[in-house]
This record gives sequence, structure tokens and C-alpha cells, in this order.
Amino acid sequence: RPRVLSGIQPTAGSFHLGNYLGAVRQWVALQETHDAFYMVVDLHAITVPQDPKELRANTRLAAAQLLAAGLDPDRCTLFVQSHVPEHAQLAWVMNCITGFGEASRMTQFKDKSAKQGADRASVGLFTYPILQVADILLYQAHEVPVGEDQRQHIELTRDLATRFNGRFGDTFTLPKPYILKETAKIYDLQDPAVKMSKSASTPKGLINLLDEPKATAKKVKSAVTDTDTVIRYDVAEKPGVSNLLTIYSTLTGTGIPELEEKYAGKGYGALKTDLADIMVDFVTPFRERTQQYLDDPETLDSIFAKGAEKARAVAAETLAQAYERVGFLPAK
Ligand code: AQP
Repeated sequence: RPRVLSGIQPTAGSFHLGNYLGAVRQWVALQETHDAFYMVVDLHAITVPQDPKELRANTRLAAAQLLAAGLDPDRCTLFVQSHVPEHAQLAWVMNCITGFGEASRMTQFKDKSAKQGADRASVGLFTYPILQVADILLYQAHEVPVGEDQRQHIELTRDLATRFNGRFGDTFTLPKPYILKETAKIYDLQDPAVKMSKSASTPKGLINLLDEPKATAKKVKSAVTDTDTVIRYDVAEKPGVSNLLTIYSTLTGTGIPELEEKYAGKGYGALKTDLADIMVDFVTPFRERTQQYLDDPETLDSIFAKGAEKARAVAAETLAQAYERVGFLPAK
């Protein structure tokens, strides 16, 4: 089976619809066909300030949501990044073969550091993409299911793996991004020119999966569309409507042409009302299942323990090989 690896941050209280449709949904599907490694990336979370107590709670919360979304610990390896020390260890090696200019070109760093103020951004935030490189290479992943915003980091992973392999001998598998065109970027409901994101979206434009279902329905109903009334998928001319069609289509498995036909002549109100109901039907059991996992921390912890053991077996082997290749003297 080909291998996939991906991660999600524990920082947000709740996953948003972009996280789910852009990434987590694919994780669930890929556990059936791939040797899948998924992690809650707490090392990445501390690149911006975190309250320790909240970070611990959010790590469990992220895992509870992944399980509620359909990850099955018997079909995939689910673990917490800091439980596998090899991530930080390989990241150091990869830091040392990355050019400063190369790292400076990462647009996510530019965006995130601009938000914080350049002086306040940590060095960790700057090298975060290189930790991500290590995350992927440790598992010799063939594919990395992510949203469009992560494409540049997968490119960096390929560049650094190629460089390392060229300099020290074949060690790492070159991964490919696994990005579904339709859901690569879910947009803010109030500003369909920008991606839905926990830090950049307005509260009304961001659908948090754990919010009150009623509040979610209201956000869908007040989504920005346009002055026209025609329901047509056209990202350039009708970004708001197209975003709603994408969400509707993905959650129900109905093709977009079928939806265009169904709503021909019906106006935006009908589309939004139906989509609001679909969202409520989706988030209501999701919230319940998440709560059930949160109420049972022992089960979560035993999933993490089993996951870390499986992950370490793979990660330790890759790290040992990389250490040997760069010329570290083996510890006896
Ligand atoms: N709007 C989106 N559309 C599609 N995919 C998305 N992802 C995030 N936003 C969208 C994908 O979700 C996965 C997990 O992302 P993350 O751990 O990087 O989550 P995040 O950074 O907390 O998400 P945000 O909202 O994007 O955070 P900020 O605002 O801090 O930048 C990734 O695969 C990502 O591509």
C-alpha cells in the first residue's frame, strides 16, 4: 500500500469547514486505500504563543474531532507529533541543508508573521515548513493530503529530499501533494476572495464545526452571494455562489451540474436554506461524537500510545538512516 502522511494543528478550538473539506475528509477516505499516518501537530502549534493547559486540551480535542470525522485507529496510525521525538531530530538535519533565502520565500511565513508583526514572529514560525519537511520524509510518504495553502511546503519537501539524496545517497521518498481540485480551497462565507481560515476570517465567514448548529445555519443563510440571482458555478464571476455549490456538492455527493439544474430559476434563498439544513445534519452528529470521545480521555490516550508506538517504529528507522548518511557516529 502506498503511504500517506498529514497533520493538523491543535490550536483552534474547533476545526473549521475548510480544514474538514480541504483535508480531513480525504484522510478518512485514504485510510481505506493507503498506509495512513495522521498526527496532531503540537510542535507546530507552539510556533505561536500557546497557553500550556489549553494546548493539552486542544490536542485531545483535535484527536476527538478526527475520530468523530471518521478516522479509525485500526485502519490508520493516529498520533501526537511530540510523542515521536524523531520529528524534531530530523528537522534539525533538514534545517542545516536549507538556504536562508529559500526558507524566506515561504508565503505562509510571510502571511503569518505579517499578522503578528515581524519582530514578534518566532524563529520557530520561520522554520516551521522545515519541520513539516521532516514530518513527511520520516514516514517515506508517497502522498500528502492537504489544502492548496500547503502546496508550497510539499514543493520544499521535494526540493530538500532531492538535495539530501543527491548529497548523501538515496534516503528519502519524494512525496506528492494530494489535493482535490474541487475542495482545495474553501472560501470565507463573507469574503469569498479569501480562504476560510481561523485567523483571517470574520466570525460570520467562518464555519466552526463545533459551533451551535443553529448559529451555523444562520451563517450559511447570510453568506455573501451577488446581485444576480442565477445559480451557476463560476469562480471568477460568482465566487460566493460557487463556494456554496462546492460545499453543498461535497457534503451530499451531488454533482455541481445537477445542483445547477435543481436550483434553476429558484434563487439564492432556496439554495441557502437547503444548504443550511445539510450543514445542520452534518454538524449535529459530529458534535455529539466529538463530545463522546472527549468524555473518555483514557480511550484517547490509549489510541495515542498505540499510534506513537507504530509511528516511532517507522520514524526511528528513517532517522537512523539519515543520521548515518550525514556522518554522525552511532551511539553504542
Ligand atoms: N480554507 C481552506 N480550504 C481548504 N483546505 C484548508 N485547510 C485549511 N484551510 C483550508 C487545510 O486544513 C489542513 C489543516 O490545516 P492547519 O493545521 O494548517 O490548520 P490551520 O492552519 O489551523 O488552518 P487555518 O485556518 O488555515 O489557520 P491559519 O488561519 O492559522 O492559517 C491543511 O491541510 C490545510 O491545507
